Amino acid sequence: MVSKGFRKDFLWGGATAANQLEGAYNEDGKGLTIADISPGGKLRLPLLFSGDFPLEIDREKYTYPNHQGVDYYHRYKEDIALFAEMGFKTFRMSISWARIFPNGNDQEPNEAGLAFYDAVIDELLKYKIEPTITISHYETPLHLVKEYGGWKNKELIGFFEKYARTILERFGKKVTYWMTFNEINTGIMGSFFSTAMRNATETENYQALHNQFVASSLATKIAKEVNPTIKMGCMSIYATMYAYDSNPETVMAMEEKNCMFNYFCNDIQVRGEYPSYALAYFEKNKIEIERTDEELAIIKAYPVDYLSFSYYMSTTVSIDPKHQDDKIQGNFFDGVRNPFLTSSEWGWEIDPVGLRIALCDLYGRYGVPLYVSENGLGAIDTPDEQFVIQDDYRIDYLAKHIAEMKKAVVLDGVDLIAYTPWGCIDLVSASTGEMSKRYGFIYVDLDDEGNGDMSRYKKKSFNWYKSVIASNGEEL
Ligand code: BGP
Repeated sequence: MVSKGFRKDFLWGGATAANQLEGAYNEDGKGLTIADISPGGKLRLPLLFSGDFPLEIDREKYTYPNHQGVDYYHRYKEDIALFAEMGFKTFRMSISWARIFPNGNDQEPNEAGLAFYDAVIDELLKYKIEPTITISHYETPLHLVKEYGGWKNKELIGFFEKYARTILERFGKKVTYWMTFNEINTGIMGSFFSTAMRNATETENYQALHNQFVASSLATKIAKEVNPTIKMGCMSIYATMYAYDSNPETVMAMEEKNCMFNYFCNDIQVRGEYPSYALAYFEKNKIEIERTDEELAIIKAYPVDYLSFSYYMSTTVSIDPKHQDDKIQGNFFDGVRNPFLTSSEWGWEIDPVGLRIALCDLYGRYGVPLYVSENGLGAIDTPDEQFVIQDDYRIDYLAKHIAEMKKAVVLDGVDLIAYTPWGCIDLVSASTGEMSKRYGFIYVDLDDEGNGDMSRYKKKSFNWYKSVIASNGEEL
């Protein structure tokens, strides 16, 4: 039956990641992660993709904004009280693997790290905010890169399994919603954040992803043993894809990209099997990865319960050479300019209808509950002397996306369970390490140079989102 609006138990909230939020990068026994050696600034992503950066902290050359994040580690009580004031039903957070196992593969977990997340989770539950936990959000322990070469090494499966078991056993009785790897499909392009490898070959990228699929299914297996009511989800970027024109060759080129980028990881994690187009792609491109029968059986036996995805923008594919000079940069991918869309200050094309298309497409393909785990506008906010921030542009972006989500639910019958806009409190940008690329309802007084006392201020969007939640998405 098609519903009249969002479900009564719809999980409104916000999303974050430990490495972009917490700071305290070397406190209470935490080890270094890949985020801790990722330089700040607009060159971050090109640098990380070039592989030309040290696996050490080099303060002479670079800045490291993730080291202090926005100091959530010490201010989480104040921040959670603000989330509660907005009426959050859920809060998507990640656990930093290196707070629990500083090297990623230590014999014993670090009790101080576990105690921190116990306190955070209890604080959320105090306000009846259901945590959603990402087990790995761009924060593989650095030791596993230096000693094991990152995710192409199958030993990481066992290390991850132990880490997942530790946190699921500790928190699995009080936390229902979990996700395994953040934006797992960025591994296809060899994102350092995702697979923790430098200068990897395409074969290594797919090997690393395979190892993560196995690790993800093992985490699902453990979750079910710990508490059968746990809901385990996968998480990938979804970029609605358009063919620039109706030339069948353009549509075919778009479809090929669509399969490998938007479907490949979801097909495996939701359906439990490698899709035939991927096997054909491997064969055509001489990609040979090591996949044992036992691993394939684990993937088959433990698919996820729901599918979550980040949605910031769509992308457009053209095979016409004259369009190739007019490229749009996006969230880990590029495309040609879509003449029907405008862009954010960081060049990401804004496309609310694309979100409805995404929801219909994914629900039609998989038929499992969907969770929009990231969405939002990275923008420059300019506070006045009283720190009043009139962020109508953000309200406009979010309202239009929520309106399209609602159409997907009401008009198209999609089973949507949650919406957690990205960076509900300002935090360090993943792609640039900037503070100036802000997404939050809550402003944090900190700039790109590290100036500011990190006080928190409610933006105009704070009260707007509060009334969206109170009206269950009716008042936009
Ligand atoms: C996603 C990541 C997040 C986040 C977000 C916004 O790709 O999962 O970690 O940061 O994008 O991107 P950015 O911070 O680069 O603007």
